[in-house]
Amino acid sequence: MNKTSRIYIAGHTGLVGSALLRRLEDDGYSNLIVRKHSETDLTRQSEVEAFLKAERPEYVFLAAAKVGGIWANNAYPAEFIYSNLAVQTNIIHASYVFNVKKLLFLGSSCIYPKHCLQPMKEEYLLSGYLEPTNEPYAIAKIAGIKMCESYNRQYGTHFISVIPTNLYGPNDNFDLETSHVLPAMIRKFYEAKAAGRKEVEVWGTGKPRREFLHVDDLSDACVYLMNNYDGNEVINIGVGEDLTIRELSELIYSIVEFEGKLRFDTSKPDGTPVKRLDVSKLNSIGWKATISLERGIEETYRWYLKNSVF
Ligand code: GFB
Repeated sequence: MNKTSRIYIAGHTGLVGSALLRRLEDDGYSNLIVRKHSETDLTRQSEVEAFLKAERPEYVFLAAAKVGGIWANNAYPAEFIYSNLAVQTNIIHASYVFNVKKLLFLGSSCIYPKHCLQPMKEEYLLSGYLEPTNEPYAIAKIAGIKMCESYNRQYGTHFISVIPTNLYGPNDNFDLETSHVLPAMIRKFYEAKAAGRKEVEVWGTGKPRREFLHVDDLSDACVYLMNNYDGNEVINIGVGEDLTIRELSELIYSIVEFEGKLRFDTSKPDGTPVKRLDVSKLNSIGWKATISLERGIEETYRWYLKNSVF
């Protein structure tokens, strides 16, 4: 990409899309193309083709997706598989039709098998059955990866796929039902402290392990890979370290300075026991995460206090 390349960021209002927009603007890319859902419904093929025909982007960051935490994935399986399949299929195919030079598709680490060898190497994809709570979403994401690979093989396109670990940061979803664990924890501890409550509920046993990457690190890695990676294999993006949900809760507990007790609600699902990415491939081509979990959570908490929408 050069600074005047026509770059389309699909999903620019979300956690990942807004971080990509910030990053590309900061890097001086001046020809950024974005569309609100009200302007172009990405689930409608004709609208996507009309938009790409008119705008002719050279590069596409496919960050448009229906995402959510364990509860949302489990509660809305039809929406998760349909909207992700529709949006990614329309954009990937239209990018081929209108000669997009390069496209970056974002998957998620939940595509690896539920009981995958750890840390999870790219070649472990499709080596076992998926975590049931997010299987519809994971199947859609795997279809997107295979679509990119297939278009590269048949048409010689340059569509790369990246597999990020669990993400967090500014502009995240803080809804207590549909969000991921980290923003939910920040809001729960903050609201309990503000209300003088003595207890915060944590879903599950607290034993599952998760890896977290700040979304500004992710956007940095995506811009780096768009400029420096052209392989037909997926590539993991993470930090390579994880912690238990109990340890995460205790870290956020101290950052928010809550003084009550944790109560674990084991009626809620734990999901995948552990999902740590192997990031040696990414590190070997010269990229490494820089934002520590503690600093990242502190920044996100400050962002939440400043922008809390509730
Ligand atoms: O972040 P999370 O919803 O997604 O949950 P997954 C991670 C762990 O945190 C689970 C526990 O074991 C939850 O039970 N947890 C504890 C909580 N308290 C809470 C809470 O208040 N809210 C939430 N949300 N979790 C998702 C996939 O799995 O990971 C998605 O379903 C996607 O498709 C995403 O891949 C990155 O890590 O379990």
